[in-house]
Amino acid sequence: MEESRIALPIGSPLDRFIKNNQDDFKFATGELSQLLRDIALSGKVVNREINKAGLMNIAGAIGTQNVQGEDQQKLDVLANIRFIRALTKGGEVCAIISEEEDEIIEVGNDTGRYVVAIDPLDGSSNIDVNVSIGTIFSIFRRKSPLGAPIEERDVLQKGTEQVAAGYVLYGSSTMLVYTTGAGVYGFTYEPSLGEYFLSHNKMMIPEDGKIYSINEGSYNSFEDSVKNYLDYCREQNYSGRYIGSLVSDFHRNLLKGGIYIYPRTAKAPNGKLRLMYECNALAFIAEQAGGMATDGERRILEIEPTELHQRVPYFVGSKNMVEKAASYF
Ligand code: AHM
Ligand code: MG
Repeated sequence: MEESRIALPIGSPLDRFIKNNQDDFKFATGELSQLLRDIALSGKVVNREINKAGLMNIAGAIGTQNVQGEDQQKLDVLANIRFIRALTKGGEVCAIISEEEDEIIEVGNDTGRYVVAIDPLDGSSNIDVNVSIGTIFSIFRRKSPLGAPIEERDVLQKGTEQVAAGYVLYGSSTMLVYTTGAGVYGFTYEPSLGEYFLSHNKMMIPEDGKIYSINEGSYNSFEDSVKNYLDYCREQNYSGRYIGSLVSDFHRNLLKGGIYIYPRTAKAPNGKLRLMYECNALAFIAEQAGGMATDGERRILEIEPTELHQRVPYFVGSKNMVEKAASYF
């Protein structure tokens, strides 16, 4: 009997894959690879904490609020600590911005070449109901000279300047999906081996799709352009699928074809999602996978950020679907 029928081959482990593909990255110094590994490792730690959340009674609100006035969950706080600690200790990073922190986190390492923007645990309303949640990250190279103090221009960079971006999806299995601008790769975590293995090589989003993901409960406060596009989706008999966890909704649409929309609403006049650590990363991945991301008028990656926690309307997913939605504006 063939060997491969007795024992199925497993994909390349993440560490080896990163090492073997380091040359795809134009500033191949090894530091970016190390940074990706640090993020992957923190993802494992957070995954462990999420998995035992129900048992350990660590899920649920702890009564504090983050800078946007939203309830913080214990796991948000934990994930924030885990990622910041790992990024700070790693030595490659000079500054971090996080959804959970008001200001730029200066990590006290002026020789770090990279800036990381992170949403340590997105989909917080789903944490304590056992529904998929995720970590989203963008990596930039600093603009100011090495050794100098951090400046605003190091941090407020537009999405086209990302050198890598990705997410960890804590779902029915845990996955790390990332790009360094040379395609999108998905790795599935194998908990018994404690390793991520390449499971989704060169991911491409279908050009067309039949899924639309939006919180239709806010329908009455959408702009007419969005309402008209939703009418179109219904006429086409598309499926409505909305988890309310951006990473999960995005990931499903990436695999199956679809569009995710968070438009302006009465409650959120600029949309709800944050450009720097939610929208840019997934826009980079979408584009690398052949998809698109826009705020309705502009390509997300070309938006010049003016503040850390800036919000933008967001339309991301299959190219033809996003183009169609944009045609209503
Ligand atoms: P969060 O950063 O507080 O978790 O908010 C972001 C989340 C996204 O994951 C999700 O797509 C969206 O908010 C859901 O918002 P809504 O409940 O308004 O539909
Ligand atoms: Mg978030």
